[in-house]
Amino acid sequence: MKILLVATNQTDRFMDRMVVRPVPIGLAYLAASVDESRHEMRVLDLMFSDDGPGDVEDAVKEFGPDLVGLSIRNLDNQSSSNSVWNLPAVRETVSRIRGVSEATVLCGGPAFSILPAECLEYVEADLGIAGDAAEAFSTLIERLDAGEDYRDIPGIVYREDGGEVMVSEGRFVSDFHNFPRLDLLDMRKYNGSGFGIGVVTKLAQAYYPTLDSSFDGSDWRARPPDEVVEEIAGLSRDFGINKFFFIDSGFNVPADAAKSLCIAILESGLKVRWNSYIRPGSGDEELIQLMKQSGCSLALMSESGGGSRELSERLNGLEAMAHLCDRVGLPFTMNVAFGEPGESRESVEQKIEFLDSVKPAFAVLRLGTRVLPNTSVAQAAVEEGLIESESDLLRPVFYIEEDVRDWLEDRLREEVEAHPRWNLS
Ligand code: B12
Repeated sequence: MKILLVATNQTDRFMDRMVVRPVPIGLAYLAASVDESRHEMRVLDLMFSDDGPGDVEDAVKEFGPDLVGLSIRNLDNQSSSNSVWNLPAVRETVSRIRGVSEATVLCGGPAFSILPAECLEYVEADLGIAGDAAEAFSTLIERLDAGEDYRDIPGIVYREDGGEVMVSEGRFVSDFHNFPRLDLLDMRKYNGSGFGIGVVTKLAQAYYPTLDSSFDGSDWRARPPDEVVEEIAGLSRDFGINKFFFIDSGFNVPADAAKSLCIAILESGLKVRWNSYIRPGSGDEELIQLMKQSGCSLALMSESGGGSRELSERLNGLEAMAHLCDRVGLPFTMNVAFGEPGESRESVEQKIEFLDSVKPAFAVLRLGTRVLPNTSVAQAAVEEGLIESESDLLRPVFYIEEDVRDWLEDRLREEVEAHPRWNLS
């Protein structure tokens, strides 16, 4: 089978300001699962393209693929003040493919996986895989190649005979034993841009925190530390990469797994720098010390949602983590959401005081929340009539609590002007 894989992301910013171009690492892991002795494969990355749909059309004409896989990373740029919706360009791309080819169009990626059925319908693709797909992809292409049924593969999005879009039950969990095919990307262009090259460190839900409420948070596994070390050693040797982003929703959770990975990096003697997300409530000074010694240069923290816990409790947890980082000298950042349901003048001031006291290396103050399905904000948005149903969330919708709506932006701007390291997004 001839397979063309396309990374459709063209967003080159983080929080609307900083230039950050994440390498399409998901697609590179996917490509690694393809058996090239059986299939001919090409990869097209649109990050540096001036005409995404046009470039895909040209590649399809020239290569003549049987299957085109589109990776969809961001639904939009998540900016309330300067919103850019990405899906119309993907839809246009699918239409251009249809104009010159009969190839099957398959979608996947983190944005696709948020509302897979709605996304498939909107972009008019044939098939999709929701969620983690590294090894599910190779299973699917083998089945398609052999003309076999594939609807039992977890997370497959397909059209029933009558055209209705269905999503098969469950989600796939990859092992990531095959290292990403960065050789298929123009890595020179990515040099120095962003927070580092993504490397998966935990599997299952910790890697792919799904918005599907059927997952309860207990399902995760650590990727073997020696395998992570082998992967970063290979990337460093083959591509001269020495800055990584460990993909993990909480690198420090649980602390013993985090320590094992730091120790494995230290024992390997690799001189690398890395960044990752951390969460309050897990780990001690020894862990933060090990993180720093093994090359961590930035720990990213965020405050949002919070579910049933009180704001003060959440801020205390973050403050304790910030103090640990300060004691060890590890820089950290804070990303704080403002305007969530229940926000008041008092809670806004409490968050500002908190940021003032912990002094992060930089802070992002988010004005409003990009509403995502299966969240308490989505529930509030439906109740308040901002959206009719969660299916509307394929398009960017921002929520700002009514009680603070009139003055919140001015208040945050005032603070951002007074703090050079604070950004408004
Ligand atoms: C790490 C990360 C970042 C880092 C990136 C650092 C780096 N250098 O890589 C930083 C902090 C910079 C970042 C920034 C942003 N991010 Co971000 N980020 C993530 C995170 C945590 C992991 C992404 C990742 O690399 N995964 C690892 C790879 C291996 O997995 P993957 O890409 O998902 O690919 C797998 C599957 O999706 C699938 N797949 C992928 N492609 C394809 C293609 C086909 C055909 C198929 C079948 C399957 C498939 O298989 C792959 C293997 O399992 C996710 C949340 C999450 N846990 O998924 C959010 C996430 C991707 N980010 C998101 C967003 C919105 C952003 C920003 C726009 C935020 C902002 N306000 O600026 C920016 C955009 C940056 C940009 N220029 O594009 C959203 C995107 C969805 C959405 N809401 O629209 C996510 C899902 C978070 C969320 N839940 O909302 N991000």
